[in-house]
Amino acid sequence: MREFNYPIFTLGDKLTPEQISFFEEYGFVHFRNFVSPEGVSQIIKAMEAVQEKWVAENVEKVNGVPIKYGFDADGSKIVQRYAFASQHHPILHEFLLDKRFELLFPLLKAEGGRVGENEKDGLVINHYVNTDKSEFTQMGWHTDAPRDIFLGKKIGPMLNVGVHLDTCTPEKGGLRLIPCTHKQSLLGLIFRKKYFVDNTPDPNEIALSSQPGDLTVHDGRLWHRVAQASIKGAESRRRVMYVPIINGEYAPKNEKSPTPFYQRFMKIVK
Ligand SMILES: O=C(O)CCC(=O)C(=O)O
Ligand SMILES: [Fe+2]
Repeated sequence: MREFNYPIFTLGDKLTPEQISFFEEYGFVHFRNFVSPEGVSQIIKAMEAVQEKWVAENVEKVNGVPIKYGFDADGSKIVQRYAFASQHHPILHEFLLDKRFELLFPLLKAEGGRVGENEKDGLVINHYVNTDKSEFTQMGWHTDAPRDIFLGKKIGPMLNVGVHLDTCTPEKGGLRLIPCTHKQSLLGLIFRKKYFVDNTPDPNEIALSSQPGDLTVHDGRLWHRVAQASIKGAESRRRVMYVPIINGEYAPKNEKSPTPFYQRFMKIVK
């Protein structure tokens, strides 16, 4: 892992030239305090309400996207990966209407821009916890772009916006990314690493440490992974939400949408 003391910004009423050029150079940008502590606890409550319902109803897929379940440190069954969560709770839906997301659209470097609430996987929530019965402790190397290739589409511009709900220090694992890889060739995008199965640390990766309420934005073409925590149990908990910012033709999913190929395969990745 590379030491990289990158700047953590605050989002004002518009992006500053420094924030834009940092993103263009490195392929990601990190903002502190996007959501207040009260906002974070409301989001967590909403997430738990959705979880209670999905566990009770054993919801397997939402709009064709598999929902991942596992067990928490206390043995209770939990949702570890949600998709389209904002369609299932008003608080989460309202959160995505926050006008401040629009301030990020210029980073797309393309016409238009919208929050993909009903497209791709919608609002994803990842709940990692490192226990023996957890089904989600890490995520192998990938970029978020080839989902388009798997779906038979050209790679469109995409930002993946993360909202971090827990404190995350490198001991808790967390997001690792290789700065600047958003500028690679198409071959690099497809073949640099083995998608999702490779969990090996990269000499050029950096770790993102986050606090509850932080917002991160990464380019869909940037290589990243989620490292496993070196600690175990409830202390290792890391919850983070992602929503795509995209442009182009509106392509909402619905309950009849097929399960994308790569997601069938992701099921076997723990
Ligand atoms: O959990 C994270 O921080 C990243 C997750 C991720 O890369 C993804 O869901 O595509
Ligand atoms: Fe990702």
